[in-house]
Amino acid sequence: MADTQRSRDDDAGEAEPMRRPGSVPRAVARLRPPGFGRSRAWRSPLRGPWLTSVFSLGLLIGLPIVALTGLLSYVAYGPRFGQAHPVDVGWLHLPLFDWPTRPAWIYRLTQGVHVIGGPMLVPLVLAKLWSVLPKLFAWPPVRSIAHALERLSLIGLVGGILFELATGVLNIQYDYVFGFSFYTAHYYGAWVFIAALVVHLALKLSAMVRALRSRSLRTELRTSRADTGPEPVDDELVAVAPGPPTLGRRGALGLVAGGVAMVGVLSAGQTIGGAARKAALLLPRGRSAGDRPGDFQVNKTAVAAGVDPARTGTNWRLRLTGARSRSLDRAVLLGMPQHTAELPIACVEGWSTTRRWTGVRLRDLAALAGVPDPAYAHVASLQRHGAFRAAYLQADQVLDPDALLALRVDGVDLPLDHGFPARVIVPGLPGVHNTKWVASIEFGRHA
Ligand SMILES: Nc1nc2c(c(=O)[nH]1)N[C@H]1C(S)=C(S)[C@@H](COP(=O)(O)O)O[C@H]1N2
Ligand SMILES: [Mo]
Repeated sequence: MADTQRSRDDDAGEAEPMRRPGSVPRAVARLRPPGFGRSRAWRSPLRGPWLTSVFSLGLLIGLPIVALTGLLSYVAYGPRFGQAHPVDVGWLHLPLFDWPTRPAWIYRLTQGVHVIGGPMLVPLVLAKLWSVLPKLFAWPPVRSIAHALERLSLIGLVGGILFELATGVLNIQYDYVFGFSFYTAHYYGAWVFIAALVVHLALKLSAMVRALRSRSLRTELRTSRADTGPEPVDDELVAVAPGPPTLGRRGALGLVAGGVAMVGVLSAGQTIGGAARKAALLLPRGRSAGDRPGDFQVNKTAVAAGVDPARTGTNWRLRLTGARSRSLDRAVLLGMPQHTAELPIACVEGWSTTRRWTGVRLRDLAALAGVPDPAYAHVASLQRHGAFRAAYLQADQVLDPDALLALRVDGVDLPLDHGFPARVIVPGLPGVHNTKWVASIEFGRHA
């Protein structure tokens, strides 16, 4: 309060730095550029440790969920087959386990949460950054070694979250537009952010809890704009010369919560489906779907993948290798026992769609190749170029009774863009490994 009083008398329009630097020479304090220190330019009466801590609490709940589901996606890609990127992550590798095939919607859930949850945090991240903006202009910029380390960790924290959100959102919207590998950058970026978050939490958690206890959320939600005043604490976030509130704390919280909810509503439909799909305006790749059977989202068309339609005609053969080789045409495959399963395709980009697939069980094909108990399968496409033209499947992904080489979908022959003459569909598998336009499958007996 005394501080506030002093600043009112400060004709220069700048308040004195809150704390007189002890270890830092007074000269540095006097070098303060305009706008730095406890500037009168920050006039919002809403800024203060309590509001910042409420935003922090929201992020503390949301960020681990998004980070964990992101890391799970890395495991789901099957790093031990060299399929996840970056391939070699050194000591940053995660405890690996066989990604389950059950429940069939597991990847749809984890990746849906990751891709919808990430963008939902954008309004919250922006609100939190807004709430701590004055700290960016603290003067002196560094007060002690501990303070220097704290500020350094903020580069990783703020830089990390903005980088993850930007690369993630761009990837969902624009399909690998980077000059670098999206997966590699997003993976390492996540670890930079996680490390900085751990440091930040160690330094700030107790202050956050204290600030949260300083006011009652219930009271704030009942306080009107007119009755909203600055937080009555001596803190560098609190304005020295607060202006009148243009928004109450209730309004600010409502605005941010509304923003979070809006992003959710405008994107969740791409995986929930049904009528909600039409509302998924923010993530348009999962929105379009026609009415005819087999008319649903296409990740990459045959043309885009460079698949020559001439090679998908009557001269197409499926080549099986293992203990023995087989070459089967589509009529032979259709003559084998057919199995139908309702399974989702769940893309890493967050969209998904559940369809009725009919085809031959992969385990029947494994038996035909003389490897009834395979350690893995390597599926290759007719597609000649591109990262998604081949994939490894784990043993359980081959042996699951619903794991299919699909020949039909929704009661019709597979459309060319969905992988005609045959494609893989396996419960719980990330979309990318449901290889389309399959040309060959190798069943391996040893991993
Ligand atoms: N050969 C091949 N198979 C592929 C792809 C591809 O680019 N080439 N894309 C994969 C990806 S990323 C997804 S999400 C699914 C999408 O299947 P759909 O296009 O039939 O919806 O196919 C997968 N199979
Ligand atoms: Mo995908």
